[in-house]
Amino acid sequence: MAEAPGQMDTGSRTTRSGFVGLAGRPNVGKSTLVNQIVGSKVAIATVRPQTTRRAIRGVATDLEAGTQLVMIDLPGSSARVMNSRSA
Ligand SMILES: Nc1nc2c(ncn2[C@@H]2O[C@H](COP(=O)(O)OP(=O)(O)OP(=O)(O)O)[C@@H](O)[C@H]2O)c(=O)[nH]1
Ligand SMILES: [Mg+2]
Repeated sequence: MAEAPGQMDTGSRTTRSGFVGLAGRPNVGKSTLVNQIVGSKVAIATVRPQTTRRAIRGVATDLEAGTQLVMIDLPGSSARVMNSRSA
């Protein structure tokens, strides 16, 4: 049977994986959310805006569910930068 992207039939059961990128303004809690979902401190979260300087990846694995999420914490972008990117 054909497998969807991010889906794998390991014989006994189907597993799933995917990527989640977190983009947004500085200091809104992106790194905090990534750390919560991954379950360990993979990204520095502080009161200082623009703490994250480059993309940080963390993997959240749920063995029972057979799922893996690659969380990508991105540097904060100002509204002006985000608007110019979408233009
Ligand atoms: N009140 C409140 N504060 C939060 C929440 N999530 C994170 N914070 C706080 O907000 C501040 C910034 O959190 P970060 O996770 O570093 O924010 P960020 O979006 O990654 O920031 P940049 O890397 O600068 O873009 C920290 O002081 C956190 O403790 C929340 O849900 N509620
Ligand atoms: Mg951050």
